[in-house]
Amino acid sequence: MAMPKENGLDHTLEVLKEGYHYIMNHAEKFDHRIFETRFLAEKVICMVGKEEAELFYDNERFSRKNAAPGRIQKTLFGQGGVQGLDGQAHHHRKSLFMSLMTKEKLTEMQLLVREEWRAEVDANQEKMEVYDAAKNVLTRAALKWTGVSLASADAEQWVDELSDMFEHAANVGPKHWKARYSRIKAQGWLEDMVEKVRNHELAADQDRALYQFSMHKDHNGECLDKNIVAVELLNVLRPIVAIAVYIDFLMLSIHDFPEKVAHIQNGDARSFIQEVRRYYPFFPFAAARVKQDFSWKGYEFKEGTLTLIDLYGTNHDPDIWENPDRFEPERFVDWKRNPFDFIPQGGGEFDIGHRCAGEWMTIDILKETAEFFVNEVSYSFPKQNFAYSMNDIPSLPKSGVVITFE
Ligand code: HEM
Ligand code: MYR
Repeated sequence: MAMPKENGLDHTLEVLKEGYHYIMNHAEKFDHRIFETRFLAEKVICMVGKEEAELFYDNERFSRKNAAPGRIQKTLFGQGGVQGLDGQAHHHRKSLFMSLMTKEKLTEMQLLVREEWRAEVDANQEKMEVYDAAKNVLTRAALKWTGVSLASADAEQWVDELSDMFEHAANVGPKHWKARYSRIKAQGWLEDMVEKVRNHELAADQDRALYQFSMHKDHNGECLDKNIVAVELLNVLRPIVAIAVYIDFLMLSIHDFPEKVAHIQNGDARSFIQEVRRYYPFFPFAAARVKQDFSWKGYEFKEGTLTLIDLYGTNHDPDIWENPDRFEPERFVDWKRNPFDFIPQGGGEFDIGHRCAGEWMTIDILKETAEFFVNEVSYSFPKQNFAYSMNDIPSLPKSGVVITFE
């Protein structure tokens, strides 16, 4: 069976215009969960849904080599990092990330975040823009947690560079170039540190990412190029700061759905947080390439074809979620985990697949932050523009969410 096809040479502009709704809108129009389109003249298969996610995360059928567009590698991901690896090389590199995610280390991160929120709120006597504050809090916590703060104490120096990489990843023009420049700068700082750690000029904490990554041997037993170590350290530092986007949406949901805040007050912040990650837009889709020709449910997949799975769309798929457009943390109270239906940070498995290495940490940081803002501080929301666009990637409430302390 032929896939329905979007005619015309290039639909990039529509993606920019329709943003998070692009794949769902077109899947609905064709009444197919799989269709073909073209971005910058390249044929692209788009998919949405649970079975489609299961297919996408089948390592026998899809590969990550050269899957992310070059401009995304030069900004968001970096070149030569874990996102673009396959098979044994991927499994080995991924274990480096997953080895950091122990219960003990995750608890330490929660404590760091709580401490940094207290300091941030103390420094903002009257009012605070939550998005910027969250970026500062998370940058300081990330530098400490990775051990990078020992080599570079100044968090202010890092926050803009780390933010540019995810804030402008989907932009074209000057913002794209700014993001590229910020990556080059941050990689340079980290490469110097890696060299110093290796030469014992810098006494790094051996339990932390800076040391662990600097000393890591790849699956062939060789040390990583310092440039790759820098890319992978940024794959920890950058996304920790990006949790600020979810924190901003968390605060928006506290404002918009006050009747649901009881979940947090009554010790079930987890269900609330899961609904924040399901409901609001953030990472739009994941990308891979067809490994070799195959057919699935009658659709033909040709070797090398770029394929996207819609993460936002799957989290709003009415076949999976009852009333997907309502904010209902209750849906997560007795939720049965499935690796393919709730995929804000990717699907499948952590170790052998590309599911986000930082998903547990993201949940823990959001839980800690939700409890802090519900149980520890008193504030109100002044009049402001809370609207957020479904076309900006990533999207944020226009005001950044401002609160005034009582
Ligand atoms: C991969 C989202 C936070 C580290 C991913 C993927 C997504 C994602 C969608 C790709 C899944 C795929 O390709 O199939 C997010 C979002 C976050 C977040 C929305 C919230 C801010 C984090 C954090 C860390 C992290 C806090 C580290 C501490 C990684 C790494 C990968 C990854 C290393 C690559 C995994 C691989 O290729 O095997 N993330 N992430 N992320 N994430 Fe996250
Ligand atoms: C991270 O920094 O890795 C986590 C959050 C970043 C979200 C940025 C959204 C832009 C995504 C562009 C699409 C990439 C598809 C391959």
